[in-house]
Amino acid sequence: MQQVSTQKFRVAAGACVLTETGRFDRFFVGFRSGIMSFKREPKNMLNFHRRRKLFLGFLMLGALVALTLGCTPGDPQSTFDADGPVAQSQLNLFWIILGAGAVVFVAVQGALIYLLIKFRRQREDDIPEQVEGNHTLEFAWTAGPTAIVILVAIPTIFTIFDNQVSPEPGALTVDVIGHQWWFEFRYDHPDDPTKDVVFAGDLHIPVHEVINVNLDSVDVIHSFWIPKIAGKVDMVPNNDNTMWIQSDQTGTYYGQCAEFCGVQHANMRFKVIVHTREDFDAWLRAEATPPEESQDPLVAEGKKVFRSASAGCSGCHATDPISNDGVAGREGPNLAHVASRTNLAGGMFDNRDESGNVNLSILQDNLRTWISDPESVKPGNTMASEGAAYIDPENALTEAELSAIVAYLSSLK
Ligand code: HEC
Ligand SMILES: [Cu+2]
Repeated sequence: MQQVSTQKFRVAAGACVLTETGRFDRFFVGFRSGIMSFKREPKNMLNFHRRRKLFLGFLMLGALVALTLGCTPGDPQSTFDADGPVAQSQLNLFWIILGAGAVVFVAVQGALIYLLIKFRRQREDDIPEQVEGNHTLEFAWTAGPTAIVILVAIPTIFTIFDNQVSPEPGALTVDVIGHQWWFEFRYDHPDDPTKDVVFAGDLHIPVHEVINVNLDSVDVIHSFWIPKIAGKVDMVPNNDNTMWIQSDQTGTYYGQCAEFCGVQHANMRFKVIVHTREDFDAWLRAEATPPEESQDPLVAEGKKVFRSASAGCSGCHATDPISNDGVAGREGPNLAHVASRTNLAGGMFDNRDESGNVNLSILQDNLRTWISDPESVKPGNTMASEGAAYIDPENALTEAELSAIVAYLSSLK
């Protein structure tokens, strides 16, 4: 090693001396371009290497700090702040595997350092003792890693089965359907189980209860992930994956798609709102009830525009919260209770104020921004690329129509 680098250094130094004469300048530009700057003094060249190493060192240190900062449990999507038995079992498994990895790392690096120091060459003609066929050693380095693999495999297999098989198959079940790029949630109707209550964007669940989740997709493969509550499970078209989740704390959590599913994959997010059982029942009943009709003339006008062929909204969006059980979702999110959503368009908009509640004027601003130009908010979405109001300039919404639609949708509480 050392010899090679001295040789390199000699070649480079010689080359630089030649360049100083100016005669080999042209030749040299081609020869050494891209490797290092060519008109350096040998001494500077050394500094250059050293500086580059230092720079790389700092870069790696910076990356490490940035990566570990993502691990702070206070972060809204940190898996180190597990809530509920599923996330906790996965976090425990993580620690077991990390621990096993740490033991291996320390043992291997410790042995390496020890051997480097103990057996380093003392004299030029030093030849170490030649060892061949040491059975004890061979047995040890076969048995050691096997034991570690078994030690890691046992808790891994148990955790996988525990996470996959619901402890309460009869518990509340939610169908989660992935769309490019938003999440649809379907609950059994509280009075009529052959019907579904359809919602989007926010997953509402009761606290301290097992929730069974059926995962499906209408287009490409998505993945369902609530970092603090449960690890990822894929949502594959025509292949029913299932999982169960449980949260032991009321409040709001963040979830997102974890499988690249197109240009707006990063904007396919949702919230999880964990209620007490009473609040959840009240919420589900409210969702199952069509919203009250407002008498405001602007709202009535908005409803008319919404249903018109030129605007085309109702072709993709249902405004009835009830659907037949198992029917694939419509093209766009169900808007029956859109005014009660904490977020719109896969988390592009947050409708809440500092108090954490949906704020009417924020909601209206968001609706206006989205409906006036969905393409600029979320490039590539089907509402902009297929909606009648957006593909044909003749159908473009007027300012008055836009205001009416915003009034109508924000009345759908
Ligand atoms: C071709 C189908 C289509 C048409 C037509 C359409 N939309 Fe949409 N709409 C969508 C899709 C798909 C989304 C979700 C986009 C995303 O988040 O990626 C969406 C999202 C929305 C949302 C946000 C809902 C939420 O919970 O995230 C609103 C509000 C909305 N559309 C209103 C309208 C209005 C008003 C019209 C008529 C001017 C309209 N849409 C026409 C497909 C459509
Ligand atoms: Cu996705």
